[in-house]
Amino acid sequence: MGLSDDEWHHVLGIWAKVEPDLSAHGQEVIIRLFQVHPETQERFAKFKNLKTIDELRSSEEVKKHGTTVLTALGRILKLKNNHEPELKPLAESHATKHKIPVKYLEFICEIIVKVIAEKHPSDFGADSQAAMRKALELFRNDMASKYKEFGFQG
Ligand code: 6CQ
Repeated sequence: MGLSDDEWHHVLGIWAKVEPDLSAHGQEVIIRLFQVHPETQERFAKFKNLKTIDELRSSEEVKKHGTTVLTALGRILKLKNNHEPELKPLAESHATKHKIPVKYLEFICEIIVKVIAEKHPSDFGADSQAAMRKALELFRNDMASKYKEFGFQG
């Protein structure tokens, strides 16, 4: 279930708008993820103790992790349908070390779409949103099958 050239064009077009400020986008994604799905915060030893939104907002570590997560995702998106070499180590760490269920990957993907939509209302129309959802679904499905190869049912 790959994406068409046109769909990738949409995905990489909006990503080019996200990229100049990965840390702010990533920070927002993390804070929203923790707010909407508090169980996800428990997975981060570094963040478990940040109780309030203000604490999360002022944490330099949250910003740093925001850049980490979106940099990795951007690399994968740019490889289009050939993301296997970049995805494999990520699937391995998230399956065997961090033990992150596929459900949580769904949560974060949904939030990524929402945050981009809020920050770029005029550049992220219905077609782009649909293309991005499809790219993220491809990412998740491939993560899920790699999880199984690493013996994690997700
Ligand atoms: C991740 C996710 C977010 C922020 C940062 C990373 C929101 O401090 C540490 O050492 C963190 C170890 C770690 C944990 C607990 C980690 C490392 N992740 C998690 C948890 Fe991942 N991550 C996710 C991605 C989906 C789009 C991507 C691209 C990614 C990248 N991660 C979680 C988590 C828990 C709820 C989710 C949903 C998630 C998703 N993550 C880590 C990365 C990268 C590049 C790294 C560092 C290298 C590695 O593989 O450990």
